[in-house]
Amino acid sequence: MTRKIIHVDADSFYASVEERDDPSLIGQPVVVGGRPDGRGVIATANYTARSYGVRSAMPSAQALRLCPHLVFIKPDMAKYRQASEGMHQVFQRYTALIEPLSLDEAYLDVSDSDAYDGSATRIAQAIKSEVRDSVGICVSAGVSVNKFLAKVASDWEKPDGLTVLPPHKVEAFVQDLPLRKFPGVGPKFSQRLADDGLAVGRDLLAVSRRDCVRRYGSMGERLYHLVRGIDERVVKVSRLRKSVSVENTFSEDLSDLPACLAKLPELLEKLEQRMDPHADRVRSVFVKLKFADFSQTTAEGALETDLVHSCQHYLTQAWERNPGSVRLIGVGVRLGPVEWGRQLDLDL
Ligand code: DCP
Ligand code: MG
Repeated sequence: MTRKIIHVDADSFYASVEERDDPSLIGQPVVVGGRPDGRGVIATANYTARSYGVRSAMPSAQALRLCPHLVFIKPDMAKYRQASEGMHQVFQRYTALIEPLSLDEAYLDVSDSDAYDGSATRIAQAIKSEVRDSVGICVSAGVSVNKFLAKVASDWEKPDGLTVLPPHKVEAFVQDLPLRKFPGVGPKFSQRLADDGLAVGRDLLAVSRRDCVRRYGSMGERLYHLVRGIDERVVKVSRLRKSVSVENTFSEDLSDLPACLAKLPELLEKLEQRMDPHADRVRSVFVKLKFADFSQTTAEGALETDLVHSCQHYLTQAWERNPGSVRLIGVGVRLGPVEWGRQLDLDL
């Protein structure tokens, strides 16, 4: 059964969100990242800034030398997370099989989607226009029979691209595809392939499976299949944890706020241990109280300065709603859908 995979990737993601919120930026070279006077680096550049050679991960000072009128914007992760969630809400209208790769990038398997008579191309068009309407940013999409080709396709006509590689076009497309576009082929490996006289798919097609493996090991095996348009990797729905919390019911009710606050350190010690593996996905903090009369309330908000202060703040807020005896305190964090991914020293 031929699958229908869509890869979606927002165009200059952080910068597009900033342009949406401040249209005076449109047409100017804009970067999101650290200030050029420190050791900051660029997280992303809009396409105008890219025309000056400015790129992600470049030191901000170097970017400013390339483009003296470059506009620098400080990253606002909360905003980008929200935009990412908006994108996912659109994806979910078409399939539950969504694999996020980062905040702005995801694979969708729409093989079993009924929308638009099952046309993956029209689903991809709809996703592009719905993201534009509801999130206010532009995404590029690639449609094909597997992850490898869908991802190459989404990058093919960026920005605002929609590239479709139906089964009958795969062979010709891969023949002319530079090997550096294959997943797992970085600059070093692609140089090695070039030294061996292999530049595009066609060159690799001439190499037997045995020789591929003998020369390049497991990567050779993988390339042998990719160049034949074969990539069986499934779209993995990440069953990511949505929250981490700990709670304690006390043998004797806590009679006032200071007594409650005094219980926080031991709860937080446990919470910190449990949330450690998920620390880069923390979106918000909450404190739950159950009172002697069995009513309960939860106060929740952003992680401020640190976990201790945030919990003290939300505990106080919750307690003040019903000042009285407390029988249970719970503390926890809610987690976002995707890892923060590339952690850069933005040096703000
Ligand atoms: N990002 C980052 N550091 C990097 C690369 C990216 O902080 N070295 C952030 C900023 C990007 C976002 O991740 O906006 C998405 O990364 P992409 O690689 O998809 O790049 P863009 O979306 O910015 O541009 P495009 O996809 O149009 O090439
Ligand atoms: Mg992107």
